[in-house]
Amino acid sequence: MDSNNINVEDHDQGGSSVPDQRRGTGNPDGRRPRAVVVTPTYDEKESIADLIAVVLAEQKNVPNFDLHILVADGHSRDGTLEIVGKLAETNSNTHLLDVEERGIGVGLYKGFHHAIDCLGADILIEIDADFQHNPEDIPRFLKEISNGYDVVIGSRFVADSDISMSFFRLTLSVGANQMMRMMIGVKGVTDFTTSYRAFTKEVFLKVSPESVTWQEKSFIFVPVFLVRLLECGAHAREISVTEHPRSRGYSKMIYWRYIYDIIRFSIKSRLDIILKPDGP
Ligand SMILES: Nc1nc2c(ncn2[C@@H]2O[C@H](COP(=O)(O)OP(=O)(O)OP(=O)(O)O)[C@@H](O)[C@H]2O)c(=O)[nH]1
Ligand SMILES: [Mg+2]
Repeated sequence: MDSNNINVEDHDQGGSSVPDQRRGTGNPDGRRPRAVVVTPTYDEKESIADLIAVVLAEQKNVPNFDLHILVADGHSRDGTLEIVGKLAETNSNTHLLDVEERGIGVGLYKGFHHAIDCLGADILIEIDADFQHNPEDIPRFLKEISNGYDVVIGSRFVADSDISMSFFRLTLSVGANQMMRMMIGVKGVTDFTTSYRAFTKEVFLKVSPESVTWQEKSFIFVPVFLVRLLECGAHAREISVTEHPRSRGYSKMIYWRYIYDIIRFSIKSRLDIILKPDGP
């Protein structure tokens, strides 16, 4: 762990050090960059068809990108697989990956690889399937990618964020983020734990698979993966997002396990910094 390698634009600086590189103006072969929205699912039959429709409807607002959606399903038993399979047959921008095992980490990680290896993704967008995140925020993520950022982090804790959360969830999220910021020493990130982000293929491929807890069944993948992206020297910034409580389907979050994993990861990261102060 080398916290000095972490390079996050302070959202209050209003993009004063926007990188020179510009994206979204076409690939060398003339095609528009392909942005694949990867959504992990387990038993999301109530929301998945609507989510796919609303995500793909954003294409009109991002004419410089070729927008696709990939559902990375943990072999749902409620019909999610069948719903997405049917939609994928008739819409060439809708894709399904049956991950065949449980875990949001394995779902997202295999989904990202599939999007790059099989769908030609240049940019990846991570979003929950239950409408807690608003797909209408997608153009703002892609605008910052166009501006040259490698990682764009959706945050519930910056100006203009629109959130409503139960007191328990708010306490859990604020506590987890405070702990990670303090222990890992990352400045400029207010939200490690929400799963709404965009990043480039190039930065994703820099992350070593061994450094990410993608095999663990808990939600710890979400914050750990962001820390690893930032450690690769990614140029990152946060943007405000909308987040509301789940209104369809049921929650898969196991709270005790998540709290335990956040504490364990934060302490381990701190110890790595103390024992290896000059980094790797
Ligand atoms: N592939 C896959 N996706 C999963 C798995 N568990 C959860 N997900 C998806 O991960 C996303 C986040 O899960 P949620 O249950 O909404 O977790 P949460 O948002 O923290 O909890 P709530 O606020 O109660 O909804 C959703 O799109 C889920 O369908 C899994 O085992 N495999
Ligand atoms: Mg949810």
